[in-house]
Amino acid sequence: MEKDTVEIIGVETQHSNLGDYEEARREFNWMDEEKRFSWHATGRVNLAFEAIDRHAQSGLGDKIALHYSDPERSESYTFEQLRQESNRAANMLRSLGIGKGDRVFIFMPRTPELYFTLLGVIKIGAIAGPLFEAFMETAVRDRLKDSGAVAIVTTPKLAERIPAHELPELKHVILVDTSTSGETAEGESMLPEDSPFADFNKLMSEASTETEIQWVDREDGLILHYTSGSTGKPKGVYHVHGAMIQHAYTGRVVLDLRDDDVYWCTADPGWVTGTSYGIFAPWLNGVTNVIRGGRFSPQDWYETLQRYKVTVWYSAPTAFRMLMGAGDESVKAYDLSSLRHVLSVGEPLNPEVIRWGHRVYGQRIHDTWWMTETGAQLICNYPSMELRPGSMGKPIPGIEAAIIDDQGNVLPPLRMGNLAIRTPWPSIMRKIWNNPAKFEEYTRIEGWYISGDSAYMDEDGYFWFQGRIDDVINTSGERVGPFEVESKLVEHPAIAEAGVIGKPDPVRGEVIKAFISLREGYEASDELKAEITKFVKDGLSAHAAPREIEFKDKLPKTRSGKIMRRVLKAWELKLPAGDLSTIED
Ligand code: 6R9
Repeated sequence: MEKDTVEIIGVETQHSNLGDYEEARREFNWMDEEKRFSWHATGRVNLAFEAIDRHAQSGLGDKIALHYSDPERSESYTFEQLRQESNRAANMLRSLGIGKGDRVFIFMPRTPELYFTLLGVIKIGAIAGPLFEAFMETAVRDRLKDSGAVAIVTTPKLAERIPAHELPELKHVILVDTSTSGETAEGESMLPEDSPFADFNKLMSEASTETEIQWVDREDGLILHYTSGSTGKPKGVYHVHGAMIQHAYTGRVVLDLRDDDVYWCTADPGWVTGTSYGIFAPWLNGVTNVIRGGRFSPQDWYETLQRYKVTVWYSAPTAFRMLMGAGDESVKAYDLSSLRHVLSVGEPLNPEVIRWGHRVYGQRIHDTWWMTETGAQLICNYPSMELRPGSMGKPIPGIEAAIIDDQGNVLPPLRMGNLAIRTPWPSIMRKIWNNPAKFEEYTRIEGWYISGDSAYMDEDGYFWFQGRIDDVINTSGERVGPFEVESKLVEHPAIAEAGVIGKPDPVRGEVIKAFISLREGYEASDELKAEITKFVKDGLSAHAAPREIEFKDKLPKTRSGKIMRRVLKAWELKLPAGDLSTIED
């Protein structure tokens, strides 16, 4: 870590929205950012209004807001059209009696209907709960139940995974036909008359394109993102409308968005990146947004970049590693010369990937660090700053980050410890739904938010990620709580006990490995392994299913009966197991 051995990739373009980093930090004031919103003058707050209607009403009505495509559909919508479609969605929800503060879940593939719905939910002051399409019954049930959701918008196929009988508060299951959008004859329902479901396409076609926006308080609920911790069920991270200040600001200075940009964030809205930066940041900045549905393939992604002449591209390390794996030739077949700014989030971004991207795209990939709980970017690399491959960058203006010990003492440079952020900031979560005790864990040291990541800061103020302090697994950028997987595993009749860890993997960052002890009368076999994997896949989700299973007679446990994942990990990595004083036997 000697200074002269640090690798630096210098700045190639001086022009950026942030300008000089140190100067921007000195001059920064959140109040200046707040003044950019119409609610600063009118007192009427609603994120969807600021993201869509305000632009439609101030000369950007005919500008393309959304370029949507998947292998079957290809459509574009202006800000005015998005205003109207989201108004329809708002009216549709109101026609069912849904209103302010209600939790409305969205469980469908990335299609224009998803975006209309999410904006519609926000326009009526309800709280949106986006879910990954990959979620199976247990995952869907836990989230709907915990949040007390009153409605869910989904497709006929995905609706089979909603155990409505176990969800007394769920009053409406609204079915979308995403394949035939616009083709279903006006007013015609695809559902039988006595169906317990509501028909999205029919209700939308009947709904007016004008609506009264529900004005809210800036501290009112906007969105609930369920995410995994190391213990217990997934937690509902609750964000409010006021977070838009930071979505917009970071969109401007980190994504470096400008009026004529074409921006593509590859994340699904089931993940916070797909909402904060797939929806809010670009539209709050009035920028054209690309959404690509369907599955990942290097060809498909490069075609998307080429077709729309994407200028700003936000993706994740796993995707970049897969693109790197596809080879340089696959890049050369496309014209990617429109790219101006490339960013990454979700996991450590390997220096090797940065070097490769610099070589083949001619672009520096800018790492950004933040979390579901933080609501928006906090530590980033900027176009105007030298980039140190392997570092997450420096805190955005307005944010103070530090490395602290468990007592809250700020540690000097180069010392590893808890990555902490001075509270508050506009986009910080306001609570964990239904679980005040969980929330307290993040703020247990007065004045600080404790991220759960360990890191150090170098002498020039760059932060370097070291790992998670808890056992949370990061596979392909998705957070998986080992407890949730273990709980599912022990539901299987053959399994007595299960311990789950993240095993380092060159492409996915980590993959899930399960250590399992079997019940009496069951024999270890490859068939059983395959069956167990399928059991988790079908019951929870594909990304939570173990890729590797190892059978053990006994698992290491503490005296209080907790499975010691730390020991499992040491076994896996062939490292010393450390302090075993609390182990049972
Ligand atoms: C936005 C998002 C948060 C956790 C976080 C950390 C890891 C995110 C990272 C990174 C290294 C980066 N993480 N960005 N690790 N370098 N640039 O990812 O939210 O899904 O809640 O995950 O992801 O461990 O604590 P979320």
